[in-house]
Amino acid sequence: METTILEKTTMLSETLKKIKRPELKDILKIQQGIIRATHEFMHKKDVVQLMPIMLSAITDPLNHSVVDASINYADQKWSLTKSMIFHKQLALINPSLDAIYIVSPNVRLESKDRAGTGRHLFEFTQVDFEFKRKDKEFVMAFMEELIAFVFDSLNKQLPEIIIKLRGELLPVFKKLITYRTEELEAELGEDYEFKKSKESLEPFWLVNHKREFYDKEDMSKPGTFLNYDIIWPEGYGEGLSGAEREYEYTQILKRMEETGTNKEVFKDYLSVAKQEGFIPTAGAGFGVERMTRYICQLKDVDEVTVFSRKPYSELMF
Ligand code: ASN
Repeated sequence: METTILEKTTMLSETLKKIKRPELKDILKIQQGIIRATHEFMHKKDVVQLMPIMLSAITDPLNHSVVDASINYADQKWSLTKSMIFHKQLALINPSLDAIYIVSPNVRLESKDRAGTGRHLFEFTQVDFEFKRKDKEFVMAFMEELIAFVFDSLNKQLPEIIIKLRGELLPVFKKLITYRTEELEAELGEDYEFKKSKESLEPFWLVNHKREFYDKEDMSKPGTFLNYDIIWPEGYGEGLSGAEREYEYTQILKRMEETGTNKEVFKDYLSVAKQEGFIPTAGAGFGVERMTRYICQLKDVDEVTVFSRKPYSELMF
């Protein structure tokens, strides 16, 4: 359907209204504070920064379907990066790298039904990190320390803004409670993640999700997985996901079959697994805009961005 001149004028004025919002600077200062404290924390912990890539021969298959975002270039198909999960595993083949992170733009062309969730953008940034020969417990403790460090830095550096937005300084959480997906589902039913988020006042871990092939199966309890998400409280929902990774060729193949992953797409990745061998790693990634949204207590994650990236947004630019 074609856009009428009147609709176009309304879209433009709504777009300009979003750009001119008086609260925008405070939100951006908080987001900048998150990134700045994260860099400082990673530096302190000797986690090495890689630059992001935007086009990849293979990218995250994700656990839900999105509209394809790919181009042809030099006789090859290149996908816009959905996450750098495989590049984290590949980079850690380098013997001198043990811990890496990336401030990584991700493009996920979400379907229209995700426009109203308040949590989805079709383009966002995640801080993605991965450690060689570390496990779930290590990454969970690392992330808890990172959140405490970032929140404490924001309280120290931007107290007036935090108080203006939240009425008080940020709580500094220590150890977060852990729930298992199957237990919450039994207690709360299908929508357990959102329900638990809504009734909680503190962020919590949710472990054992059934999802992409690269999250490691717990061989002491086959059919369960060594993955972990952070769920922001008060209904803000998922803010981080991560896992120990499958690294053995036969197990990767088995998990690809179980998850219905197209092996042809991943043939070069599989060759590396077979010939070179991946190293055991564990990691995670947190959504920068989602953390900003939680800290600023915003209704929709799209309020964090200058330019609307809500799925099927009608705003311009
Ligand atoms: N960054 C996530 C991870 O490390 C993957 C994702 O974004 N889907 O597990």
